[in-house]
Amino acid sequence: MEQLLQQIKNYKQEVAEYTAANADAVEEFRIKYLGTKGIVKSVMGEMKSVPNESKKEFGLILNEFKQFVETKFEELKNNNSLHIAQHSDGIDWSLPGDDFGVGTRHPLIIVRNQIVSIFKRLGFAVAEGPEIEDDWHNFGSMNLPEDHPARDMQDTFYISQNPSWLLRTHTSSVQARVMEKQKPPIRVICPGRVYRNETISARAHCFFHQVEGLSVDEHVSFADLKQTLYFFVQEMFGKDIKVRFRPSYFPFTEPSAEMDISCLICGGSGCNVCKHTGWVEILGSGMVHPKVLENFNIDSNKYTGFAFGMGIERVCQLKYRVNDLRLYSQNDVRFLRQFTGAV
Ligand code: 2NM
Repeated sequence: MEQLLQQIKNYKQEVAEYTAANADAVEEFRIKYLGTKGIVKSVMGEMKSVPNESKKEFGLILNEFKQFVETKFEELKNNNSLHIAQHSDGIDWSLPGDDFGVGTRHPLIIVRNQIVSIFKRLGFAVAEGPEIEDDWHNFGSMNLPEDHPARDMQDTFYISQNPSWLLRTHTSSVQARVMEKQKPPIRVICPGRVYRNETISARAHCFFHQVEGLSVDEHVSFADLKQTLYFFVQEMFGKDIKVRFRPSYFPFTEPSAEMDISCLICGGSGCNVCKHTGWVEILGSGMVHPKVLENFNIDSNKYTGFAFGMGIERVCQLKYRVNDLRLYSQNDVRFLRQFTGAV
């Protein structure tokens, strides 16, 4: 009994004098005194060897000891987070670290995701394919004759070790691969990077990004094309947007049309973005040429299709008013950081 009381006294002395230089030392204290195999527990265990008539008195002493240790523990914890200087290296390792940003999405990715999600809602699947292609998937199957100017060395990057390979000039090559493998009904969109041999300037770059779409089934009409694209621009730019189609020419579609939207900047009254016409070009489209369908053994008497293609940079330019294409690939954080909060 006497011995036990002396021991508690010694422990109290020890606890009172305990200092913790860092969070580890505080934790050490907790384990030593308050842990499941700690001193407080073990002293409490001595209760059973105390004679019954002393239990009440002894219980009070033990409780007081326990409280004393707990108070000291709280004190150590508080001091430790307040007094940086107590650390041997002068650094308070318990402070939260510096925030480092997780970055922002690239504007082209933001816009690509928006385009893709609109077409997904219309039942289009997403297809991707290689950036290095062969002549057949990029040109031949797309009804571009051998002497078509688009195949020219000036426009196309051919792989120097093997010129039967090239960097795809459009993502139609992906649609070619889809038609090769899949029978109608086909409804896909193909987002991706494409390459053209151009001198880099504010208005041109040697690579850019596209989303092309393809829908092939029985009874697919030009009206389907118009409604699909009209729905797309309304979702993308708002319900007030107006569209117009102009006849155009692409080797892989017949008939072909380019679509303009009413100028977002001036609302149609005329500005330098729409060159005072009130309209800006947004995409090319058309009914898939029967020859293209036949190239993939799709019966052009039974099936028809529409297709379209747009530049993501172009859509992004209209949405965010970016006037220099080079900004998209320079990775200047002052540019990139302006596109926060978007999905
Ligand atoms: C465009 C314009 C018009 C197009 C055609 C095809 C395919 F694979 F069906 F032949 N894919 N994309 C197409 C049609 C692309 O881009 C301005």
